[in-house]
Formats: sequence, C-alpha cells, structure tokens
Amino acid sequence: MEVKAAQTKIVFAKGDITRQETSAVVNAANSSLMGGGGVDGAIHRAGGHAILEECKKIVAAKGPCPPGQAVITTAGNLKARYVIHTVGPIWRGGDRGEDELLRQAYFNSLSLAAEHGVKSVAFPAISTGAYHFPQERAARIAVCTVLAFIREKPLEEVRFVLFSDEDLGVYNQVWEELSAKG
Ligand code: AR6
Repeated sequence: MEVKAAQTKIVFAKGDITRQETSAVVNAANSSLMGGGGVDGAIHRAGGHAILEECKKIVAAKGPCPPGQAVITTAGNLKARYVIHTVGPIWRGGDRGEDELLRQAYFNSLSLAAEHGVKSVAFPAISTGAYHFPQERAARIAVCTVLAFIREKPLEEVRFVLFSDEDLGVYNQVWEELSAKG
C-alpha cells in the first residue's frame, strides 16, 4: 500500500530490508553494534565488512549505543547509501518505558536521516522479533512517530518493510485506523 502524508510518500510493503533501494535503511541493532540475528544479521551479511568496521570505530569513540539512540554508517555493498543503526527496547511487559524508547528509536533514526540529507528511508519493524515487542503496539508507535516527524520535516519517502503478510496486514490496519481518526 502507498499513501501520501505531509508531502511524503509512505509505503507499506512486504520484503527484505537488505534489498531496499531507499537512500538509507534502518537496522534493528543491539547496543554492542557488533551484529546479531534477524535484520541485524541480514544487513551485516549483505552489506559486508565495511559496516562492522565503522560500527567498531563508533563504539571505540562513543561507547555502546543505548536503547532509543541511533548511529549512521556506510551501507557497504547494499544498494542504500547509509545504514542507520538503532537499538529498540527489549519488551519487558510494557511498563518499563518501552513505548517511549521505541518512539525515540524511530525519531532519532529520522533525525539522523534528515541531518545527512537522506530523502528516503526504509524501516523494519524494530523490536518486534528477538526483542518481543507486540507487533500492533509497535506498528502504532512506528507510524505515529513517522507522521509527527514528517509534519515538521517532510522526506520524499518512508518505507515500512515487513517480513510477513501478517505483519504487513497489521500495519495496513493501523494505518486505516489512524487515518479514520484523522
Ligand atoms: N527484512 C525485513 N524484516 C526482517 C528481516 C529482513 N531481512 N529479518 C527479520 N525481519 P529482529 P529486534 C523482521 O529480531 O526485535 C538481533 O539479534 C522480523 O520478523 O531483527 O529489534 C539484534 O542484534 C521482526 O518482525 O529485531 C538484536 O540483538 C523484525 O524484523 C536483536 O536482534 C525485527 O526483528 C534486535 O531485536
């Protein structure tokens, strides 16, 4: 599905984050920035060693990346120009600030994109895999945070890349609900 909001094209698509042709793709990283499974493993595998080398330099200079924060590196062999690595919260039941940390992960990723003149960004469903954040609750935060951001700073395109039909269905439903509310 493709919609327009605040001069920005918003796309909801099923796919693999490593194959997106946006200027930046967002990585669902962990604080070590040293890679892992899921999206993180796929990005480092497809992007090659250059990404890890830059992550190592960032950690050496600034230390680990706390939940909610984001850093930017080259995208190595990916089609994108940049990878924005953000660390989502681990779900611990919902009353440990998880919603706010997830919002910050999206917001800080978008801020880094804007600072680097990035016009199009692809997001995976941060925190909803190994970190177990409930998909629908996460989708609502993801979409609301993007909408709030682009009202201030429009981008050309924001793409939500979901790994399954079911996850894509959740995002489509969340979008319908939010647009019905206005
Ligand atoms: N493209 C798009 N979406 C994907 C892909 C892909 N190639 N692979 C998985 N997903 P996860 P998290 C979906 O676990 O929950 C790593 O080990 C997946 O179905 O990648 O933030 C890190 O190093 C799920 O819906 O990220 C961290 O330690 C979503 O992407 C930890 O996992 C996110 O799943 C981060 O966990």
